[in-house]
Amino acid sequence: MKIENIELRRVHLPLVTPFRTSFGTSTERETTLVRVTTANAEGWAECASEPDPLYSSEFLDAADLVIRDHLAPRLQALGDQLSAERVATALEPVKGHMMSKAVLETAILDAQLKETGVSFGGYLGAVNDTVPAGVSVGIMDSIPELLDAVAGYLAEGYLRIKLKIEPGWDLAPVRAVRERFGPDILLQVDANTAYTLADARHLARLDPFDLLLMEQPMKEDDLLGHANLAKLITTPICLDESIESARDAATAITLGACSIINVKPARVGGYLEARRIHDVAAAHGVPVWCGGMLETGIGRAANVALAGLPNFVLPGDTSASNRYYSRDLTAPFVLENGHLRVPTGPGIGVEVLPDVLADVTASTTNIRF
Ligand code: OSB
Ligand code: MG
Repeated sequence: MKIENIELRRVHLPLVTPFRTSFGTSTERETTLVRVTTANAEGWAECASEPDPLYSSEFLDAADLVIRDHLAPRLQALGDQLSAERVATALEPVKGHMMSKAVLETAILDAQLKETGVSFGGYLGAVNDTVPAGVSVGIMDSIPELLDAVAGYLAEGYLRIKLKIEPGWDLAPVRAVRERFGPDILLQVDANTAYTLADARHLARLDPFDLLLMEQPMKEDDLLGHANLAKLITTPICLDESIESARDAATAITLGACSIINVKPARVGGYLEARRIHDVAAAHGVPVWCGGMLETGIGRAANVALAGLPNFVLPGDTSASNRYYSRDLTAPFVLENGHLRVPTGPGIGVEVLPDVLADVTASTTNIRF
């Protein structure tokens, strides 16, 4: 396959409601879309990086630069030997920048699969036509406001609630949600690294609430700390930020640092490595679920395909388009009995809506091959 052009397109989409985590508040989603043109197809993907380096060290302006100056030239050097399967190896000499590598590999994979008429789900090995949807609920100003939001999501049919937590917003929201909605709803929390091992006794106070899991309580490089915390609390620990590769997954599982993994393709360099994490976890009997980064329909389509693999046994942060956007970049993903449908068309299986795209575009840059 030979690339003719890579377009980088910066877009801004307003979020229907502000999203607050332990590391910051977003009122819009700003991202770089990548459009790869080949002789016979066009592939699309979106970069998961955020404007500021707060979730991880990656951020959008850096993504644009590293793609232009360091990653695209290495793909260019492959000439017509380029394929999605060769992207990771070609980009390996560049350290880090997993989200930038992921967006390139994904757009190239989309073009490649469109050329051959294969869907993402078919290529990755999805075994389910629909996937159960959870929803990630941000930190709010008050408990009543949180309960209203959760009530709304449950009424829409979401099958699992994830509460973002931080010191000062943990026991009370969890207790309130359990008291109001009962023991049967699937409930979990995500701290985005906001705690330390000194908080272990405090975090153990969440144990009676029968949470599915506690996501990334401590720093991303603190695998030993997570292994120690796992011995001090009964809530299963799930890692997000800590896992950037299948090797990280094997290490974390072996150390006892987690018993569940949040697989985010963007964080691990793309869907091929994400599938390897799925496989490593499955071999260890460790369940996985598909995380999200507030993706538009472009990124969501591929995530939902990945979530169709057999070891994605827990509902993911694969919510419907209207949880994020009033106008998505593709036909909206909608909840059907709490599930999203895995697209079946070639590649990511969704089309970008040109009028919406034009409205949200701030700038475009072309890298000619
Ligand atoms: O930690 O999972 C996270 C969003 C942005 C950055 C990090 C995270 C999240 C979410 C939202 O939790 C998941 C989603 O609905 O896309
Ligand atoms: Mg997380």
